[in-house]
Amino acid sequence: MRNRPVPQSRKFDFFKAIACIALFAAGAIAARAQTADQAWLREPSHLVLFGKVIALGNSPIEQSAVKELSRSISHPASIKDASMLRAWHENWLTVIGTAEEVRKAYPHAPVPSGLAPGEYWIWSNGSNEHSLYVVAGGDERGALYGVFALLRYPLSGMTSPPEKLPSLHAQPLRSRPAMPIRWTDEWDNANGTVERGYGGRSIFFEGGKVRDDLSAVGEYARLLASVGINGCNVNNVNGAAPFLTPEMLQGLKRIADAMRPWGVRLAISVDIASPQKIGGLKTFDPLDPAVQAWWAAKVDEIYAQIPDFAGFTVKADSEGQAGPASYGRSPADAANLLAHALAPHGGVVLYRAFVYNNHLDYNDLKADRARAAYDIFHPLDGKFAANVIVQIKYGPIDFQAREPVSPLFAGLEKTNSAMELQITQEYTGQQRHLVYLAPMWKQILDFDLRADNRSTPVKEIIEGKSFHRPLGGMIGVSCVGRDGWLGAPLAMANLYAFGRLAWDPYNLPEQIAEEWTRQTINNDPHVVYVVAKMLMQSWPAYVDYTGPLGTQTLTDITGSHYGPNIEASERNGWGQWHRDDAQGIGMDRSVATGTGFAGQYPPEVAKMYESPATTPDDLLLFFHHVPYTYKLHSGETVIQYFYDSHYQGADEAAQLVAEWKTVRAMVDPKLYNDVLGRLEYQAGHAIVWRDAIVQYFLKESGIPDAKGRAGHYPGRMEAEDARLSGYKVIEVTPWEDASGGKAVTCDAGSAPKGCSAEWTYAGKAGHFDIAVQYFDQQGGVAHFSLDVNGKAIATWDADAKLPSRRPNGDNSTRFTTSEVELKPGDVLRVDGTPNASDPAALDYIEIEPAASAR
Ligand code: GCV
Repeated sequence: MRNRPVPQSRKFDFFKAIACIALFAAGAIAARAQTADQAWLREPSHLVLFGKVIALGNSPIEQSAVKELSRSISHPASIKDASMLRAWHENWLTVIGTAEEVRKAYPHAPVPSGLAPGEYWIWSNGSNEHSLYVVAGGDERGALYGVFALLRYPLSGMTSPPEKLPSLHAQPLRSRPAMPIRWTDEWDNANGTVERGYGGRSIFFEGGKVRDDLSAVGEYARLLASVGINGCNVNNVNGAAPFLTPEMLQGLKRIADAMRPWGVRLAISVDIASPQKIGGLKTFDPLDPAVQAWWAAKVDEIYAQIPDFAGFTVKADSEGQAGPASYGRSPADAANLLAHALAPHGGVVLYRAFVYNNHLDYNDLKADRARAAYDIFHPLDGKFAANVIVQIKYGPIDFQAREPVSPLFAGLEKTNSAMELQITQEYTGQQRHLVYLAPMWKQILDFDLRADNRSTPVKEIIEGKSFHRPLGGMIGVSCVGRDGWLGAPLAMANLYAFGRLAWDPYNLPEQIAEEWTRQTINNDPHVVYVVAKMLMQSWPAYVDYTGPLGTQTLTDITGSHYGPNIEASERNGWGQWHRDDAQGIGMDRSVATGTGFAGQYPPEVAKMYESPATTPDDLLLFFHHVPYTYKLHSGETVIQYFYDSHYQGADEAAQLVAEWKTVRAMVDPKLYNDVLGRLEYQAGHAIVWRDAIVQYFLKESGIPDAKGRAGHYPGRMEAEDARLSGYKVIEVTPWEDASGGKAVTCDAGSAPKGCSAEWTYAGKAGHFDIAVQYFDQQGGVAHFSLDVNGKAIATWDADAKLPSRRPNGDNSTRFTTSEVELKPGDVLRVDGTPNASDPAALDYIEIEPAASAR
């Protein structure tokens, strides 16, 4: 062994080689079916650097850890010199095990005492001749998390070159999860659809049962484990009764088996009415002994097949789901019913506080959906069993682009609580828009509720610290699917960030963004800088062009939850109101004159939100109804802020495109083009949002934009003003989703060869970008072409997958062609050919000086 070549300065080489491999990864975005490679766990690994890798125990989790370090032994990035490889193998040893196993096998390794479950400690003996790396865990999961941390170490939060990182001998790595519950919730249905999922069909279910091929489930569990997620609830909280049938339980057992090697425990959503719906009982009253016996037997049946089953999630008395209210019982009665059945097996109940009446009276100025969770759950504080955790959405409404923190976090001092976040971007652009949510989550985690007039930031409440609760955590509604997990490559940063914040809510979103970029895209400093910057800009930009000042996302809340639709939130029972009228906007939630919601916060916070003068601008309209002329702390009026923020937000979205273009030469071309297409679409849709909101409030308030932009669109030529052949003018609903409220549409029946719209250009001669705004409706692929003086300039298909079969802000889409030469008198023509139910509807064209001429 001694006379074999031994690498020089191995400590340095260790990190250099890792850096090398990470750089090599730049061009290697794999396109294979549904593997973790499509996220941040890429093929290159570092086996040669760790020499021989062994597990001290036999558990499948430790075997996974070994596999993870060994994954790419044959990868071309591995050191190619065979003798050097052999030397490494023989002189370096990496051992993985629980603290107890390590102490037994290596009594000299200074394993610290008291490693907690999930905690890891990584150390090296510092020897040049016989290097030993130790990855010790508080339990097997801890050892696995340690391996992922070791692989990430040279890339994470790196501000200095890898070779300057401290040695693991002098400074062992040690970290423990901040909270015990770190789960994702998936809203998968047995038929294979995923509620609010934008990443394709279910990886778990198809055709009413568990899929035969669960390889993607194992890969998903690997991804989750890599960021410390330890539980996964696989089915929708709506319509959950079929998931407790014996046949389904057999399938669920297979899912649990696929996730177990990665330390991810299976949980399921249950319908509290199951005893009646599938159990043949006449009742599901939580206090009925027959119901209690049914649940006890059902839980025994589950644990007989899935001994490490994590527990149940419950949505009850909410949005049509049955609940204990049917029998005059409380959420605590229902939660405890399940908790008692689960307790002997070590399972928990995540009872969702998302309980509210969706038939509120809009005309009742005291009615307020935001109040519901606190009104219902606060009086029950202390009445929940020890293995119940109340799962609270971060805000009092429903995953809006911005909401205040739910006051219920401070309203449960004697009850375990956990925070529910949404990774899938239901109200935040549905993965078609780049919106990195970690900065919003961080604001929520850091928000100090000042319960009992002391420091009680949300993160410390859900960690269990503030009120000395044994259980707590974070749940991310993920809704992954078979199409690259979340359907868009950069959206994966949200899943990653969720795990990293659940592990440690003190982690910083910008650092997480860098860390994710290094692992997913590459380690080039410019790429890391640009992508992290883009991620960090994306949420504020989205808030700016959708719903600023706490109005929530001004979208179609009863339908798609996607495009602009300002009045959809109003005059219905759903309570997502912002109460705009000709004079002003906002919900008065003060105690003195409004719904009293502000009074649900602990006194210091309640006082801040009680008055418009002390409410932060970014939540003003959530708490107060004010005139459009009300002056913000910034000195601007509310209406001017609306105009400014929407123009700014749309500009920021355009900026994302420009920034991404700067990394072109440094990233995988397939990824580059994919992301570019998405960002260009987003920039166009941000203009749809901007124009809808700006023209709506211009009309509503009658107050002009001091900067002269709202209602004035130089270079825009409306389709309804064009010389039309075949096209018919229509009113668009809602009106604000089309420029001037109108569009033109082509009826295939009366114009089988298609329709056209023609304009004569009357501006200056020069080079221009021409944008065509059209509606890409569902149900067909319309075809468009643009020509100038009969010469074809561009053709394209309306083939995006967007919501709605009607023309509106969900599917209003912008096609832009650059550097077109125009002179006065030129004739521009758009031809639209309908296909199936897509009538090639058109809104306007807009001519802007080309980028080169600006
Ligand atoms: C699973 C929102 C979503 C629903 C979801 C619900 C919930 O209302 O739109 O799709 O239902 O939240 O969290 O239960």
